[in-house]
Amino acid sequence: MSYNKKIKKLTSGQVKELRQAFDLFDADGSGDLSLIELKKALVALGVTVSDREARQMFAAIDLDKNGLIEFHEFAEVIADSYFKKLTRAEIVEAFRRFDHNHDGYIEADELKAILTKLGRNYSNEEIRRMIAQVDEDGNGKICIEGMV
Ligand SMILES: [Ca+2]
Ligand SMILES: [Ca+2]
Ligand SMILES: [Ca+2]
Repeated sequence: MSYNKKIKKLTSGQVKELRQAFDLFDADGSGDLSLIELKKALVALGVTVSDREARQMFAAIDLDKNGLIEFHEFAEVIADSYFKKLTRAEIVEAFRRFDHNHDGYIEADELKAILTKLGRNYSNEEIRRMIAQVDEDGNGKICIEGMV
């Protein structure tokens, strides 16, 4: 099995994006993903899977079957769906899942709830800065329209 084939086809920006997602899921910072971390990531993304499904998904990504998902495995398996061009409807649907009070915005506390589910604790200041990066109209919340 040849690894890193797909990584070579990605731009450095895409690799960086995948790396950021990977690091976010890697809650203990060990440099690889355990089954527990994968499950947490799925829960945080609003994906409901049974234990069995989570294990199957894990096995499908863990190409060398060493019980851990390394970054190159993650990139190899995830890249295609990650960079698939999403339709507007798909983006809006994903966004809605995080918009708990359904007001069309992701507020700081909603973003914090997602990250907490991923096992990450960010300060309010860090959350504010993350939002500021994508917050075009400067109202302190992420707008659905701004994302699509
Ligand atoms: Ca880990
Ligand atoms: Ca592995
Ligand atoms: Ca909201």
